[in-house]
Amino acid sequence: MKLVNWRLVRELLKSVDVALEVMDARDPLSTRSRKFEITAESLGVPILVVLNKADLVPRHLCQGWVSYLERREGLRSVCISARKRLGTRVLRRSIKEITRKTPLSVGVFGVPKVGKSTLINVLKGRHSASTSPYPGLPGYTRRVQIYRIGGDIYLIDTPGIIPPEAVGVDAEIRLHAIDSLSNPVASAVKLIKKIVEHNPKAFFKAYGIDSIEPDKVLRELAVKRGWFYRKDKEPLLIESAKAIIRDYLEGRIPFYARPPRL
Ligand SMILES: Nc1nc2c(ncn2[C@@H]2O[C@H](COP(=O)(O)OP(=O)(O)OP(=O)(O)O)[C@@H](O)[C@H]2O)c(=O)[nH]1
Ligand SMILES: [Mg+2]
Repeated sequence: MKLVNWRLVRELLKSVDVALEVMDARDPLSTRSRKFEITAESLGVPILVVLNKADLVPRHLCQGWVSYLERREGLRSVCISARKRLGTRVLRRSIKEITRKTPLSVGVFGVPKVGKSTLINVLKGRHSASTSPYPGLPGYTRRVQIYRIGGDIYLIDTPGIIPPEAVGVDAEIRLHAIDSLSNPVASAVKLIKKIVEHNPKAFFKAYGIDSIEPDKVLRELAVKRGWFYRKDKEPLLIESAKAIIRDYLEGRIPFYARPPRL
């Protein structure tokens, strides 16, 4: 199980002026942490929600989530794709709109696998120099790198990993490394059910498998890939389960949730 350290999260929060809460634009609510939001609020740190992986979601739906989060939850939000380097200018502008403080330090937080490290790399840019020590951050050891990411905005290069609190399959597969999942087949069955609820064609598009039954999807994928037990030549469902979980986290299975109507 990944070690999620609230003490470190609090320490990181105390040293930033703005906290980015990264969520997966495909399903923001299952990658959101209210506990994180409450903690940031109690420390007086403003939050900007970053709906990452927006390249996997139609633009109007991501904007629908922005409206939902802003109007219903009072959370300022932006859509970006760290992988495709889209939306970073809007992100910088939104950070500046939150506070006029300069210099301004920014921390990146989020549940596992939402793309925090990818985002940090994109924001750092190729030419950004590491700028330590930074006088505005007391109590920080030299191991924490601070990067200037444009204007007078500084980024703390330590992703604050927060525990997923959504119940269900997302929490399960994000909290454990794939190889340490206690029952990958059971997790994959739940995941397949969730995905086909949103997109019945998901597994056809991803693997050419024309079924929405979890057992059949797992079997057919093992057969297609040639994953069999040596002994009795039965399909190795555990391998297809792991592949599906990995492909889901990496965005290779087309699916997204729709924002609730306002
Ligand atoms: N399609 C798409 N995939 C992305 C994007 N950003 C990150 N990913 C992918 O999502 C997966 C997780 O990305 P990471 O940057 O490692 O996520 P993380 O939040 O740092 O993960 P942990 O460190 O495990 O908490 C990787 O396969 C990335 O390539 C994006 O904007 N679009
Ligand atoms: Mg990371």
